[in-house]
Amino acid sequence: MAFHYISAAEAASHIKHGYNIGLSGFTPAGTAKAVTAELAKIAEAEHAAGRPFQVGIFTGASTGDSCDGVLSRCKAIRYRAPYTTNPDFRKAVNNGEIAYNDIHLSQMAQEVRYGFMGKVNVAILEACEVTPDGKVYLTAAGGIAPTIARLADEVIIELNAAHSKAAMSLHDVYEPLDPPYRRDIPIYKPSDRIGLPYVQVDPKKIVGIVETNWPDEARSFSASDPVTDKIGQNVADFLAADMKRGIIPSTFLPLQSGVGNIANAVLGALGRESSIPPFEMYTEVLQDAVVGLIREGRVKFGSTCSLTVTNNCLNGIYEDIDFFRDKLVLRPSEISNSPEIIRRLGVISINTAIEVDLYGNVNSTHIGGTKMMNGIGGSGDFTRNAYISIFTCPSVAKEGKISAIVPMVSHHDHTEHDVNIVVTEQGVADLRGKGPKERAQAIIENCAHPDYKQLLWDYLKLTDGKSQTPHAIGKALAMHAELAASGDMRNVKW
Ligand code: 0RQ
Repeated sequence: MAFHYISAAEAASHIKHGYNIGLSGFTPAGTAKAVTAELAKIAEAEHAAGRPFQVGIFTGASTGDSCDGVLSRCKAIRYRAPYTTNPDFRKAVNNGEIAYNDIHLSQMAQEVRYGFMGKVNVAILEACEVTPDGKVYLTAAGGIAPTIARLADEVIIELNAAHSKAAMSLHDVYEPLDPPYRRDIPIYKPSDRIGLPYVQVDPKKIVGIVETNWPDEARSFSASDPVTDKIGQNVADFLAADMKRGIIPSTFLPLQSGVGNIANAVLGALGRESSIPPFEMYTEVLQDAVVGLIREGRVKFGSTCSLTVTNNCLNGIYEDIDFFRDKLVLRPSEISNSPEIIRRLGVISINTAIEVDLYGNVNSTHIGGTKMMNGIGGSGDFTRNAYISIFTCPSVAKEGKISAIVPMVSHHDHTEHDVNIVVTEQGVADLRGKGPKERAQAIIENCAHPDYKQLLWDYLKLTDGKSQTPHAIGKALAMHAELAASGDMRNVKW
């Protein structure tokens, strides 16, 4: 079948009000850009003409400004799942304009297949190569591309020259069967490849190919600072000590690390820790720090869903593809984040908390209990199934006005049943093998900022001190209420 090349505007005209669109990509890596930017113009014109125009978005994780950003600003998103970091999307969600379904990333593809979210009308896949028989070679991420490509009525390909064809050798595309026919996913080590290097699309469904030259809209990282450096060092010291004690095998175990500045700093510190042997990653996002560690031989292999790296770093990988080809693999998110594989491989998970409570419950998503920050992402997939689950965060936020250690979290993402280790720049609380009252002692002693330690000890004095999980229920969120009232949790009076 011959290719039909179309403009991004023509491609966008296939998308109607009320449609659900499926997008390739995971984080701004590998997602659609040109067609969604044109879709925003259609939405604006329809709104100006007094007609409704909104779509549902199904994707792997974040997209870039040319999707979540423009579509949020012109109020063209009715529903979206899952995770995103876009600030304009965040504003719209917290303004009640979008139904945001913040589900675990491993569940996204299967919930679309199960029909929980309705039909996929149009899928937009970013590719670095496509063949006339419908082999679509993805770019910098796996995401939910195989699922949306199979389920959608129509498929649009953004053939993006900004991605080198070197990306063709990085993917391992595999889609499991659904229950009751699902079998084990046969990955027994991070480097196992079990699928195809491309997504097979029925060529009859490809309505057109849009040629683009649009780099990924990657975020850059802040330079590390003394707080993130100390958190990173604390994690590295903790893991080295656990290995010395024989809890972690001397060959080490695969690591997962979340997204953001802290995660980048943690990986940097792990790379520098000479008592930790070269290790592997089984993760969902691979950031710049890890690419450097692969080059140095400190990371032996990286299995990931996306290359969430700066464009310089991405181009460096493409240029040195002969070096990276056998050291990297990009997988769909339901494989990179598969609970089955995470549990089997013994992955050590490292994610970032917004706040942690005295008993080890973690809030990763909500500010003040009500406002969405980004979303749970894959942190739940990894935390629940990890060999050791670690949460990191600075002990305070906003110049000390907010304590990350609170009596009770204002929103629950990861429960005390799942969280093993809490790390701040103050130190490490090891919650393993402890009852809740012992956990509270460990968290205040090792992780709370000195400005808040006494306040938290005083809170515990308000409780009966005996119950399984002692709380003074009427005061459990008093630090949050104080923040809302005076702007500083330190002013709380018990
Ligand atoms: O605010 O941006 O105004 O400065 O939150 O915090 O310290 O820069 O850390 O970039 O790593 O983000 C949890 C949001 C941390 C992120 C979170 C404010 C703080 C700052 C950012 P500013 P930092 P990071 C991987 C797996 C989701 C789950 C996950 C995240 C801003 O890591 O979204 O890990 N995780 N998924 O000041 C008020 C508090 C605060 C607070 C921090 N208690 N109250 N504001 N901030 N704590 C992702 C994927 O799966 C793809």
